[in-house]
Amino acid sequence: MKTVLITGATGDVGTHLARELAGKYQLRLSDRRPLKAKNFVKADISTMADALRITQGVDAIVHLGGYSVEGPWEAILQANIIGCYNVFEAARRNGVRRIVFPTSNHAVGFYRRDQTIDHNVYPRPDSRYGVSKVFGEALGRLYTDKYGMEMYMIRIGNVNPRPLDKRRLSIWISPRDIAQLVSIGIDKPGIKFEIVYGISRNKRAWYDNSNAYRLGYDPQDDAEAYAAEVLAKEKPGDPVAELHQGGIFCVAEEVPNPAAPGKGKKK
Ligand code: 15L
Repeated sequence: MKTVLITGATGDVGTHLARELAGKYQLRLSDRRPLKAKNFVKADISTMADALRITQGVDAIVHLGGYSVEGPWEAILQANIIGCYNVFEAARRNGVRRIVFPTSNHAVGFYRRDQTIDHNVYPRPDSRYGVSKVFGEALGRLYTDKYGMEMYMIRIGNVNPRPLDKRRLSIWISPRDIAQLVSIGIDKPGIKFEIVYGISRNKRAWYDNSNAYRLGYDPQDDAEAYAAEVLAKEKPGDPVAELHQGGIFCVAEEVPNPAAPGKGKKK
């Protein structure tokens, strides 16, 4: 059984993955926030010493840790730029070849909703957060080309048991579909550098996800099953947000951070 490190394990996506992947891999869960679990290691990836400690002896890393929405530059710099560098570099030094990096739809959020984009488009980040995800994609490319590491980038839409609104009908991914997509990233032999979109088989998708299908992804869910219910509750929003795939991230300087004190759990 492979040993897999999940950083950012206390967040929403981390919680779904820890549950869905338990039993399939020997999981090492990590976060700077505490978690009551036997296989949990507390660490702050903005320090290299912690990154080196948690990446030792694993077969693959699912690097979820970071600031998960648009927010203050200093927070994004520490968590997503320095933190990402530390994890990739620590992996290299510890001889870990395979990294699954959940990037985001916000790396390409300034594409319009009337466009279908694939994994080859030039990034159009919609936020400082989106830029930090493009940084992770570029760093991954460097570590493949320069050091032969194996990088699997998932531009995640929104992981949730159900799609939350009209925008998410296009970018939603169910917990079991993200687990399948991540498993491909951990197990598929021969991956050098791949970008796939983290969405279910949504009828309203804005992404041509043929690269994920080529690698064997067979999503089980479609947000359309919830469309009537979601659309009945939808209220008109900001026109720029409505025009672009990234939605509110295209106009807001800060998006409510689920990790902020008193705001519930980090994503
Ligand atoms: C993301 O990248 C965020 O991490 C998540 O919290 C959601 O905001 C998601 O995008 C989204 O676009 O719905």
